[in-house]
Amino acid sequence: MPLDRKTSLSIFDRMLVMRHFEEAVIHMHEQKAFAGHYHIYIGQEATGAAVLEQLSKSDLICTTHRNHGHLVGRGCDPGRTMAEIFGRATGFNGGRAGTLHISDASKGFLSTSAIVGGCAGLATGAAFGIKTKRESNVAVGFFGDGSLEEGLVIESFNMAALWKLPVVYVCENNSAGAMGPQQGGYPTAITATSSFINLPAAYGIKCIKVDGADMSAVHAAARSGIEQCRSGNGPVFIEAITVRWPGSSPLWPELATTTDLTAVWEPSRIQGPHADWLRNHDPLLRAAHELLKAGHASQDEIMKYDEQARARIASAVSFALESPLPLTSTVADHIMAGSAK
Ligand SMILES: Cc1ncc(C[n+]2csc(CCOP(=O)(O)OP(=O)(O)O)c2C)c(N)n1
Repeated sequence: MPLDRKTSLSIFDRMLVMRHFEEAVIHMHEQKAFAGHYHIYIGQEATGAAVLEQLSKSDLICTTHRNHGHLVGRGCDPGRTMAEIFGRATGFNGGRAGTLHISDASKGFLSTSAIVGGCAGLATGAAFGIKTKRESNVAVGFFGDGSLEEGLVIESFNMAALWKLPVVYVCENNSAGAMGPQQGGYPTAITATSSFINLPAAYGIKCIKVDGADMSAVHAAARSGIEQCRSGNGPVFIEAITVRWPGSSPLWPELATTTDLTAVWEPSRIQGPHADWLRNHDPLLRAAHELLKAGHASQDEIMKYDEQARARIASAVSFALESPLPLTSTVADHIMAGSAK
């Protein structure tokens, strides 16, 4: 079913915030605003935004090292998210978590686990808690295809299926087209199965495979998955296929060009080393194209949404830069349970 205007604009807006946030993270890392490694959500926005669009306030979320998009797409304050990445005291976790462990409990985030596969187990535990308390919420676990190599994930599938837990596993498979380790490329999953959905399907879990760059296909998959969970028949596994953003490789993200939505109606503007990906796989340009085609937004409206998202991220960066570092006297805070202030 095609998306209505309100829903598609809301998903598009979430995607814009995700994209401009990530572009700002790369830029600020180049400016040495923070140290250390980080992972970028560019290219997966349609998946995260379309899933998040349908969650209620009290639903629970666990995510991975590729977490920034899920956080800002859920509506977590981009300023406090950026401040956490910069290690500032105003960050969601007092500057202790950094990029890999940012979490905003007020928006239902139980955790960001940088342990590959970890959040599938956490989401399953959260779903067990929901079921035990007889609540109608769902738990969503976002993870990459690499998680399917972890025994914990397979054990989680078994428990979730045995106990009909309300958990939606969203596997963001960004390895489509990747060379894979056997051809000297990196990274993609190494499993003996040629089809990831065979794994949860073996436990009787409902599986849906979608084009992860297609916001309406992901929206439909997530809606049916969430409905199944809320009606007590969960769990559900969604495999969303995306083509890895070329700036992800090698390890340090490279922003060859910044997103220019006018390229949707002036394709000759697509230039640079990422041109093929932008032309054929960028979910944001595709979403803008679909909004225009469906008559849900004009070029001017699209640019207005874009400007607003850019302005929000610019003020998020200023907030983070102006925020203080944690005081050395607080060095022992946030270490032991109950010690957080
Ligand atoms: C248990 C564990 N093993 C290895 C790592 C190192 N590691 C960090 S990210 C990553 C690749 C994860 O791939 P995938 O889950 O497909 O996510 P992607 O980064 O491709 O989105 C690995 C192996 C880790 N963090 N945890």
